Amino acid sequence: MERTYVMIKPDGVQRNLAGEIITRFEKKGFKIVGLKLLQLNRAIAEKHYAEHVGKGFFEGLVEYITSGPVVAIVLEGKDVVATVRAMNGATNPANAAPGTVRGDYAIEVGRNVIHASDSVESAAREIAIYFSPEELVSYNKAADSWLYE
Ligand code: IDP
Ligand code: MG
Repeated sequence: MERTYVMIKPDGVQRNLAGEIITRFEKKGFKIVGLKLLQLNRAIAEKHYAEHVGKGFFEGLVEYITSGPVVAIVLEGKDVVATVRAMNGATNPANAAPGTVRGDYAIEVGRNVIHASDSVESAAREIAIYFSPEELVSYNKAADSWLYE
């Protein structure tokens, strides 16, 4: 089953949106297989956002993402990578559709509340940054057969 890395950014935690956001993914049917709260340091931020090092917004991004605790989540489910990206909405909340996390809860690109992996390969890379194998739990839920035929 596919997995993705999701992170509620410091603004989402400070604005008390963590529970509401996690609820969206739970209600959708995706399974939480990893979950913790942590504060990123610069080294982890640079590792996570390696593709953006050197860009104009990078310093502001590091400042933002290390500014307070984040909630790190690994979700599992069919097509979970693409589906969670769609549920989060466009990177710039101004372009994010209503009903998406960013469309409903954010205004500016520099405070866009949530991260999710953009591909299966990115997900594997990002999950490994935040979770050791023992911190990820494979388990069955009674509702699985009501979600998948
Ligand atoms: P994504 O989070 O939708 O995958 P990316 O292009 O990978 O978007 O950018 C990573 C993060 O960097 C964004 O979520 C946002 O927080 C920040 N970011 C991207 N572009 C800008 C920008 O132009 N100004 C400020 N922050 C930006
Ligand atoms: Mg990205």
